[in-house]
Amino acid sequence: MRTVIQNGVVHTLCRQCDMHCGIKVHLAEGAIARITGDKDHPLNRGRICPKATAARELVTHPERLRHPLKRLPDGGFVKIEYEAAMDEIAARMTEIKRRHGARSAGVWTGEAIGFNQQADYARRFVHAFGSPNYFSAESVCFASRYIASCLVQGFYTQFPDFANANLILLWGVNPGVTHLPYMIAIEEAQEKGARLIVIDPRRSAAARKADLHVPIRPGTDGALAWGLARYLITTGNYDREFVERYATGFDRFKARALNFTAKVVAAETGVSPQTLSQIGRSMGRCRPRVVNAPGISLEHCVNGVDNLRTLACLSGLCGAVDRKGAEVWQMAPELGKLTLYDELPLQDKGPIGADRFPILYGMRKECHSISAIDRMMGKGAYRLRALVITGANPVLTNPNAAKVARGLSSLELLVVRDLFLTETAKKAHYILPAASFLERSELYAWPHLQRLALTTKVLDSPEVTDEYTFWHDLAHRLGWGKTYFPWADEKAVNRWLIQPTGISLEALESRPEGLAYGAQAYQKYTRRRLPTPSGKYEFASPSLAEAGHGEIPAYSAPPYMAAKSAEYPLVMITGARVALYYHSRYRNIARFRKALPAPEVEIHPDDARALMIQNGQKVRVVSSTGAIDITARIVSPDNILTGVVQISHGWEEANVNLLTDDADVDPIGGLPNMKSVRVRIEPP
Ligand SMILES: Nc1nc2c(c(=O)[nH]1)N[C@H]1C(S)=C(S)[C@@H](COP(=O)(O)OP(=O)(O)OC[C@H]3O[C@@H](n4cnc5c(=O)[nH]c(N)nc54)[C@H](O)[C@@H]3O)O[C@H]1N2
Ligand SMILES: Nc1nc2c(c(=O)[nH]1)N[C@H]1C(S)=C(S)[C@@H](COP(=O)(O)OP(=O)(O)OC[C@H]3O[C@@H](n4cnc5c(=O)[nH]c(N)nc54)[C@H](O)[C@@H]3O)O[C@H]1N2
Ligand code: SF4
Ligand SMILES: [Mo]
Repeated sequence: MRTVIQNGVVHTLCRQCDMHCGIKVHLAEGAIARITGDKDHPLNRGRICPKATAARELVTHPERLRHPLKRLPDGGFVKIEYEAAMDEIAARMTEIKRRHGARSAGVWTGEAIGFNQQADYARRFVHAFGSPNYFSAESVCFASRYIASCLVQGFYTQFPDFANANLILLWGVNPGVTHLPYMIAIEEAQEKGARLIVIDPRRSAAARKADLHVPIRPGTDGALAWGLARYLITTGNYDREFVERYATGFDRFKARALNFTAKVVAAETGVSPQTLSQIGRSMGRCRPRVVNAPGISLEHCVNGVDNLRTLACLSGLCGAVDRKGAEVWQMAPELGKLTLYDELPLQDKGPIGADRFPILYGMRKECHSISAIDRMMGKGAYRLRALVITGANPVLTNPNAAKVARGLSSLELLVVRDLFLTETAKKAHYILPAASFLERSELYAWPHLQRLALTTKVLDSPEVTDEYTFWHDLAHRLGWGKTYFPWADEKAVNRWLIQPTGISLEALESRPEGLAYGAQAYQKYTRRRLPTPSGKYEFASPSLAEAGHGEIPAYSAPPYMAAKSAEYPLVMITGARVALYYHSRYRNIARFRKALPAPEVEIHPDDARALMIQNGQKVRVVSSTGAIDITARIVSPDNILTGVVQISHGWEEANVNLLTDDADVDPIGGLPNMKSVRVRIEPP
């Protein structure tokens, strides 16, 4: 591992989450001395979260994979040279394709490389191979938010204009922990007098900073959104001009909204009629500068897409659409297109999960990762036999973890690219050491800033391969590299990608904080059609009705509310994020481990008393899917609703996904229920 310069400071971006904060990597005598925030970066203005500082320990970690490994028949691993490993992988893929067809192979990208260019290499590769089977962490994250927003308004706002909002509602979002730049923008708005309302069954860090914390029963946000819609409609305090001129389906939406009286909403959500009117009044007063920001929690419910559609419609009633201080229809830069969905459409090859979730496939062009596990085990139309996973650890992150592990073990070929020997990597036939974000260079755009940037490769580590090189090398061995991966390296591909923008690579290299590629305009829907099927804001979606779903979003109570269970009387939220860990990552950073050494189940003191549980005691948490043993942490009474418990995910020692159920999914988006899981607690 060599640093690009011996001594000095390299400005680049942190890519340990998708925010891409500006950082400065301080190099001393060919090693990373420390990492600090870049004060001149408009996104984070010098602030960074603990994970950014840990990048130094992460990339130089003694446990880091530095050599390709091959699994032996007895289950052990031996070192293998990169070239030999790639030859063998190519030969096995060719053989599987010859015997069973290209679609019996797939690729799977995770959060570590997701969303952008790195994921698009994988999409390009699998299509060029002839298979439609691209999976990602997005089918357990984000897809529902995207689908719901696009169904209603035709676009998804990655970064709403928090800084200029007058009212910000965080629906199960905890941005101080999960998206630092959001919090920076929210604090800016608060300084200007904006009101912050946090809707969360737990008193999160965000809730502590809010003007109003609204504890809500898990999975019932849709009912509150409907109640607020009714409030705005019946008080006449909504944006009539927007609704009349630019929207469709309002009358039918209104008819359903009228059912959600404050009493109905209170019975469902636990939110009092007084609180509902208080929120409604704020919305009416602050519109259109209102941001309704939903987090992952609203997706991890079996009624996720429809709840999120209702929430989007609520923003429509506020006229908070493509406006300053609201959601904005942000334009991405025009980059060269890596994906091959136009040139090589493979929809007729039966993408896995597209039969169950055609909207997910249609809108996201991706397969359903949960369905992939069944296909690995021979269920469904055809078997998935070969898989390349990069930047993901599904054994810890996908629902029904025991089944995920069995599924991966059934594959004829599993290749895993990672920095560490994860639980997922241990199932692989070949493990390839991957480049970290400091060992590659990639393009990134912040549409809300209308800026495009290039990250700097700070370390040169010959023992690891970057994502581009890996797909390039495999494609060339499979015989079609020249056609589909013609660029010699990532620098060449970066140059090709930015060509349509007219910005040169050299210009980007000299401006680590990025360069403007456009200017933000508002209310574009007054000048052109919104990108929905009708061209209008859709309170009702005829296209969704055609696909067999409700034209108007429906509210359905989460199953634990609809039918109480004597066997599983508690409802479990999983995966509330903590600042030091990122899904399954960073448990091997010694100082983080010291600060937060073990997984815990958060429990209300009344529930603990009823179960005779002491703080710090080991308990067993049981669901209909599985059981884990874990330490109980009794939180203060206002920190969590009674009857609700919480366990964060990503721990090998108590994998909460042994309790989540892969059959419990949203009917439109296919996302799993990870936030209102029925459980009981008993002695271990
Ligand atoms: N440090 C850190 N940051 C991360 C991540 C990480 O693992 N660690 N993961 C990243 C990823 S991929 C994602 S998707 C984001 C997620 O980011 P967020 O959406 O902010 O996610 P969480 O922190 O899980 O959840 C926020 C809150 O939702 C509450 N909640 C649970 N169920 C419900 C419900 O039914 N309704 C409501 N209103 N609230 C509910 C929880 O109590 C929790 O306090 O974070 C990203 N950032
Ligand atoms: N129960 C429960 N489960 C959940 C959630 C929840 O709230 N509750 N949240 C879900 C959500 S929102 C998401 S997004 C998923 C995330 O699911 P995953 O993407 O599977 O999660 P990570 O643990 O972040 O896995 C990333 C892996 O990539 C490796 N890695 C790090 N950097 C690099 C790199 O530069 N290149 C490569 N090739 N590998 C790298 C890491 O070591 C790690 O093993 O988890 C989901 N799982
Ligand atoms: S929020 Fe933290 S992990 Fe994410 S980019 Fe910023 S500094 Fe890195
Ligand atoms: Mo996520």
